[in-house]
Amino acid sequence: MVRLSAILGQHLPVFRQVFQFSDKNLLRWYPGHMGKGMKQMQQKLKSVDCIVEVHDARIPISGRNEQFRYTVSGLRPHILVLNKMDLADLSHEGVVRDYLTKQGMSEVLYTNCKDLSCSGLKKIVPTINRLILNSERYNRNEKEEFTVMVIGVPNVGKSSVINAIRNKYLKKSKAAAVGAIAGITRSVLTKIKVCQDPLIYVLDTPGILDPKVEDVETGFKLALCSSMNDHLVGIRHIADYLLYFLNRRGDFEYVHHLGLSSPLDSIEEVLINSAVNMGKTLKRKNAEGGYTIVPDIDAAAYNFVKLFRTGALGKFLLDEV
Ligand SMILES: Nc1nc2c(ncn2[C@@H]2O[C@H](COP(=O)(O)OP(=O)(O)OP(=O)(O)O)[C@@H](O)[C@H]2O)c(=O)[nH]1
Ligand SMILES: [Mg+2]
Repeated sequence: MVRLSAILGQHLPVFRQVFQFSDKNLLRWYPGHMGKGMKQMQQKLKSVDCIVEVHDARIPISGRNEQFRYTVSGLRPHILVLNKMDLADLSHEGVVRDYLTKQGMSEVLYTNCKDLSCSGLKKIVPTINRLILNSERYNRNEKEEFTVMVIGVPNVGKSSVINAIRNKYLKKSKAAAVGAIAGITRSVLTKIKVCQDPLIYVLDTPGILDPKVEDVETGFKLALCSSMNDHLVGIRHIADYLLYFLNRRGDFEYVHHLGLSSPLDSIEEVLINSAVNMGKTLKRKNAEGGYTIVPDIDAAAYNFVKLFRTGALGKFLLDEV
């Protein structure tokens, strides 16, 4: 990480300590398929023996849909899978686990679906097996098969986790559609068999956000991790939150990646300079009937956010612990 000490001697601006954002409505994303998905999930609940909730390991504390606790989890065994650990800073894993345990979430597994040999992925089925066999519900109805519902906010890797388990135990290729933008899975799918012994079926579900994300920073953390729709929140706003976050923690790796001469607090300045450095420009018609060449700010914003999302700026923990 390029820290303050590395650029001492340069004139540093005074960085924002608070992220000001007044238009909270941009952070509310609850399209029709999410409400419908929630209803479908409730209808299937009777047959569900265990809930596997997937969330992004970069935001282990915030952004989970609180509604799940009341509507779908109930008294069933509940495993929290913190996925995309390859992109997350895990140096505070112990503190995160302690915090989650205090919140009643003691079964926590870290996974990376890009690495099928990862130990967290290997632990999912044994954990499901142990929790279901120990649960009262299983002892009551003694069925042969287990049904697991995979839930979580959009784009955290629910379908990828299902495919990874299925690949490991049945050596079969993808059953659930996966994609880089939020909202790939749009309805509760029919049961997918993922393991023969024990016989486990999984229900994939659409990513569902809390209909009222009240806290602005939580909304932006979700947006930065692609759990919200870039077009709705606005890529420049997301880039601005990223800049604020990096500057506040004194992480100036971006300066070199964007070809800047020093850290900046203004997103406009960052994006204009970065667009020029990338050679990304747009032709705009001017009042004289000719064209003016202007920097392509949106292209620069997408590039900056992409550097974060692909891990090029490093591994991150967006929550403060
Ligand atoms: N780096 C990294 N990317 C991952 C990991 N797991 C999934 N992805 C990527 O994250 C994106 C979303 O994955 P999906 O499995 O479609 O996520 P989902 O939660 O099912 O998404 P929705 O159905 O839209 O709610 C895809 O581009 C995956 O390739 C992981 O462990 N690490
Ligand atoms: Mg999906």
